[in-house]
Amino acid sequence: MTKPPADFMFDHEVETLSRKSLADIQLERLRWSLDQVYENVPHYRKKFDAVGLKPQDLKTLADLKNFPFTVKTDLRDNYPFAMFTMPHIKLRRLHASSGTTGKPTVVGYTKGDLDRWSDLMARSMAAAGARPGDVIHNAYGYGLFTGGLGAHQGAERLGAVVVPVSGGGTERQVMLLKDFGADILCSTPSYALSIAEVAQEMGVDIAALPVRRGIFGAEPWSEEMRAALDQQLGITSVDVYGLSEIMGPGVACECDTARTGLHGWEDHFLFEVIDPETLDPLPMGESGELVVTTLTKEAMPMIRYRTRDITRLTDEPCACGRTHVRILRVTGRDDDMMIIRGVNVYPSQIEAVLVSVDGIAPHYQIIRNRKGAMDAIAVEVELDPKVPPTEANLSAKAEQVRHQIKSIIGISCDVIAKRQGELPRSEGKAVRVIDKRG
Ligand code: DLL
Repeated sequence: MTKPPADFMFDHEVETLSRKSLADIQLERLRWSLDQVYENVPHYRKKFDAVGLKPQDLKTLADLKNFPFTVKTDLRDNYPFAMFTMPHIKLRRLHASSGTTGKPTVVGYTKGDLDRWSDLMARSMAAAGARPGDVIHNAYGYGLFTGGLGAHQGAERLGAVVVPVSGGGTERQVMLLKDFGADILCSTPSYALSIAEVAQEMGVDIAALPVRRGIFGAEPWSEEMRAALDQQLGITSVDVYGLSEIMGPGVACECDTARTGLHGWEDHFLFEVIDPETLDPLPMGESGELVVTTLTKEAMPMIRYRTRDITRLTDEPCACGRTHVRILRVTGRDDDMMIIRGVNVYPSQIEAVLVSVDGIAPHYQIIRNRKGAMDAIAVEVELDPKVPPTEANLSAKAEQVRHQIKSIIGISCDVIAKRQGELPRSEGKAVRVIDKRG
């Protein structure tokens, strides 16, 4: 088999469509999606009727802004299956996301939905630099979480050799990465760090292995964390985004050419950014909450789903030639935002600061508490193994991090430096914030 060219695309024709053609496809598919939900899902019919709108009232893409939003509690209120457009006989799979309290949110797929998801994940992996024939080590968790199976079916669709390891058993992960000569690592960025750390403890030079790409997502991570991962693993790390309510991983993915924003696959999704306070749509380029409408989902279409993820969109041409809009790195969810003495802070901003402090390892946790009536945070960090863990070093490094957070983000907080291994390690989505405010 001849090797595909470096700028290989999974679906060249669709990925490079003109913006006008994409908009035409979107309008036709949007009308179809509105019809599906209005005819088959009482929740949507009630909401559209309440504002006096019928699917036929959508004449242009801009008319979508008149239709109601969908939010996570709508899925909870319709637990488990009332958001589905069709009976179970037509479904082929269910997934669910755990959520912190109460019932999970349940999503369903037809055979066609699974097929399109496989295509989009294959498209994403190819954009990230994976190629047919590559060995793809998949350390996303398998099960109700969409990460494992989503990446798995995408890798197979691409024509790659998938190793379905799932999360955990980190020493075995290192052994398999080495013995099977993996080309691509799929995991959360925080778990990739745990793998790198365990490899080092095992005396395996992970940067010298053939792995050349990391396809990382499912949690917010910073550019600074990317630099740390590239360096520690000797790879090019690429950001992949998605959410169960919309599909799973592969809603958007960076190209390895530019690595400046994730191409959102606009032939299947329509992306908006809104002001989370006023709920007004924001112009291209402005930061706000990402809202996604599915255009081809059969079992569970979503109309104007409020993701709570904060980002910006750009339709500037990309060096890779793909024309689909780019979603800039998701800085965090609006429910993760902390307000510390009037300053809005996301965990990923704290991450960016401490990853760039020499002698500090990239593992951290943020404890939310109160000082008097005010919200406060304490940041727990770990010394890098190359720094001797003496009391003097621990307090000097804590002071250095505290100073950097103050000068870069502008907030005062306590910093506690710990010895290597004292903070919990992630096997999937890292828990970055512990709320002790009571
Ligand atoms: O995390 C799907 C996924 C799996 C994406 C594997 C990428 C890789 P959920 O468990 O439903 O689905 O969580 C979705 O995770 O709304 C974001 O808040 C966050 N998230 C996902 N990808 C990214 C990313 C999967 N690249 C929620 N950057 C989303 C920042 C992300 N946050």
